[in-house]
Amino acid sequence: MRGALIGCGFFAVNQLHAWADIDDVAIVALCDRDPARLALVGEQFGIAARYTDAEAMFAAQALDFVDIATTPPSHRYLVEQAARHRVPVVCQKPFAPSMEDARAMVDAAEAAGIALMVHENFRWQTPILAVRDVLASGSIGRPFWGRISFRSGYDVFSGQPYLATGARFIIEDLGIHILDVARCLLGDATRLTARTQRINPAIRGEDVATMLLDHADGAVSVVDCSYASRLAREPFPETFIEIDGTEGSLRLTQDYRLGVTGSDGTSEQDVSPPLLPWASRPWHNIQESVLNIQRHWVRTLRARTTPDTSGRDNLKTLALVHAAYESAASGAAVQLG
Ligand code: NAD
Ligand code: 89V
Repeated sequence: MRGALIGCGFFAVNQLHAWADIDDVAIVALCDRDPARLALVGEQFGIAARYTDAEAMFAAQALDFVDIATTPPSHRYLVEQAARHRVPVVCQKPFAPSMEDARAMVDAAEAAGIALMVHENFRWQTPILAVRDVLASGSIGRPFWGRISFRSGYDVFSGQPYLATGARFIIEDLGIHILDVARCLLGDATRLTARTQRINPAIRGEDVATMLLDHADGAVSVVDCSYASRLAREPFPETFIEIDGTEGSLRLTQDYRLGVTGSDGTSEQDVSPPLLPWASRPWHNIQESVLNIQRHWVRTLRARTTPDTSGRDNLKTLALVHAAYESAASGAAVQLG
């Protein structure tokens, strides 16, 4: 499979390492409007076909897919361009700055008959896959309550300076992953209430968010995120999960420990992600999920099936993000359609 990648920035390097790990896939062309970034990443991965303009790349290259790793303002333009060229597309999260853009991107891909997957990778982390397995086994029964929590004091701004300057921060960048995990584990939400806080005076957007979700099948969950939490042992980038079910409970706690209590008693296992050769701590958990989701994309593209985090599926995660900002602004609960 011949792929191309657009946007050779901070995170794209992980995506390029992961593509290199997948058999029969080659990234044959790169695009970035910044010539210095394009040259640096092109040299690092030995990719000679380099473009500063995506249209020129689509015109010159025969591609089986394109991987868009730019920041959100360019996503709609680039996805629509891929659709015009009938090239299946993976697009990084946040899918789009607005619901209107996101719906237009889904419509464009569907009209062109191409696959569209949002690179929503947290649900593909090894510890979260382990939680999904416990729920699927039925050993804790029907989940009725959950807490999905990401609290940290890690400096994300040094690697991603744009995170400090946007009017919106933690829900749009990080909460989006945690809300997607809540959907993946407990099903779609029907109502959401949120409160936000800005603790770090050096940034523009909110860095703490607390959300309450009603799920369609009656479960209730708390989704909470913080980049302002100074803790005894920094857990970045671990997501902690508590779920109570009718027959038991599970707890994913620090250092990737998963405890499960069911009718057979309590067990605890280490569900740490492997440290891939190109990965580095503490990012290795996220880095491995990049490989997992890209493998999923290749499998679905070959089998002509719909990826789990298709553009259409991701509209529901993005709707939670927008509902959270709406609820935080008004103080009221937001009903989801
Ligand atoms: P970045 O600013 O470091 O890199 C973006 C690159 O895209 C830059 O090199 C820029 O020049 C290029 N670019 C922008 N618009 C372009 C266009 N129209 N044509 C060609 N090139 C263009 O950003 P980043 O930190 O790498 O983040 C990129 C995306 O990845 C964001 O959407 C971010 O939220 C996401 N991200 C995801 C994860 C994850 O775990 N899924 C982690 C970090 C970042
Ligand atoms: O995963 C992400 O989207 C990153 C980070 C973990 C720093 O929030 O931006």
